[in-house]
Formats: sequence, C-alpha cells, structure tokens
Amino acid sequence: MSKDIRILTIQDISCVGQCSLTVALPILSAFGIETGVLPTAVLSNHTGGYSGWTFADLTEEIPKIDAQWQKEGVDFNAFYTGYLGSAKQIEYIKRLFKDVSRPGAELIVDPAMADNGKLYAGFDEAFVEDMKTLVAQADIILPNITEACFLSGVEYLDGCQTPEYIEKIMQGLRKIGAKKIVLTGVGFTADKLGVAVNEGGSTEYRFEDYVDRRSHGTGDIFASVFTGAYMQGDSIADAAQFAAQVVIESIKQTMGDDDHWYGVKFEKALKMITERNR
Ligand code: PXL
Repeated sequence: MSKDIRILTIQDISCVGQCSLTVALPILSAFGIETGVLPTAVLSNHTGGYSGWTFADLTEEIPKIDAQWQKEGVDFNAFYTGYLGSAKQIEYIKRLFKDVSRPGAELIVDPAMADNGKLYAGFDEAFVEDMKTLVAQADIILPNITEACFLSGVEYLDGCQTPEYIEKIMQGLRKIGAKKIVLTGVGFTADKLGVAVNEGGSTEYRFEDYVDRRSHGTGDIFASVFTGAYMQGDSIADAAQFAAQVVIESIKQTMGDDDHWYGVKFEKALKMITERNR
C-alpha cells in the first residue's frame, strides 16, 4: 500500500456549471492529494437555474466498480460524498466504504440536496430519510443551514440566526447520529458569515466578512477545500475557515460578471491552495 493518502470522491458530473466533480477533482489535485472519482450521475449541466438538463443515472455501476476495486486491491483513506444520483446509492456507498477502506478511513458527507430553504429538483422527503442514515455513519458532515434543517427537523428561517437556533440544529443533528458537524452559512449579523463547528462539545464559530452574491456551487468548493485541508492535517475548524476563505475569494473573482450566473471562478482561487502546500 502506498504511504501517500488517496481519497475517493463520490458525486455527479455536471458537464458544465462549475459544481460537483468538475470542482472537487481540481481542488483536491491542487492539494497534491491523489483522488479517485466515482461519478453518481452524468448531467448536461446542474439543476440550479438552467431550464432543463439531461440525467444519466450511474447507480448500478457502483456495485460493479466496488467488486472490481476489491479484485484489484484498490483502497482509500477517505471517502467524500456529495450530490448523489438516487437514494439507492446510499446503501451502495455504505457497502463500498466497508469494502475498500484503508484502516482508519474517514467518511466525510456533504448531504448535498438543498439550499435556500428548498430541496433541489428531484429530491424528496424519502431521500432526506435515507440521507439521515448516511449522516449517522459519517465521521464528519458538512451541511448548509437548509440541509441541516431538513435533517434535524428544525424549521428553516431566512436571514440572520441566533446561537440558540444553531444549538437547536446541532442537537437535532446529534439526535440522528451526526458526530462532527461543520455547518455552513451561519450569520448572526448582516456583515459576517461563517461556519459553526461542533465536535461533541461546545460549538466553535469562524466568521468572515459577508460577500453579497448568492452563488451556485460554493457548497462544493467549500466541501472540497475542507476535505483537502483536513486530510493534510488541519483541525476541523481551521480546515473549515480556510475553505470559507477560498469560497469568498472565488466569489470575489466572479463579481461584476453577470454572464457568469451559473457558478463561481474557483480556478482563480486555486493558488491559495497550491501556495499553502507544505
Ligand atoms: O452544487 C450542488 C449540485 C451538484 N450537482 C448538481 C446540482 C447541484 C445543485 O443544484 O444540481 C447536478
């Protein structure tokens, strides 16, 4: 077994639109981390703002790939999941995690299924119930506020939150079995936005200056940078803060370009990652 770490990321290929695998792979590569990919579906483009999309479901490829990797002795130090193609994939991913993990392998789950108070097109409450079972197995989860509300059963509130509200969400997530929680999109005042990190004890907050642009794909940039920094040895809170900083720089690089509504120019922020490599 190679001494170098190897990560597997499991999420869709949106052929254009700067999200999921087209974001995760370049970001993890910029960290210098070997990354395998398991595409959950192939879409012409993401589902957030385009008028339509093609969708090729790759669910039944997963057990075949799992069996083949076992035959070849392929294994991974960490599994980072994002947007899934079907609820059935959750069972396949749990099996894959058992089958091709290195000792001590970690499961990092971004329950990518909702934003701005709503589930993405194609997801329903039944999927949320299945996602809860993956959350319960994960070492770390990376929900945004909307996803955390769906998972915890806490009502979604638009705008600024309070520490009491965030604690209620944390407790609700803990009740369904979440262990280490990185909650994104947290803000108590209009001028700051950040993350809330709970590893079982008290919640730690890391805030950055608020940047006023709602942007698609930022959750995937956050989760990918978080995973890379965490696997390089950062604490969870430090990895989350660095990920937030890369997201902010990506948004800033995109501001003023109204034709670029579908995503953010994360490519221009990659040097933040390559420059910090040890
Ligand atoms: O960024 C999350 C995401 C990933 N993949 C697809 C999506 C979305 C969000 O809408 O549609 C296909």
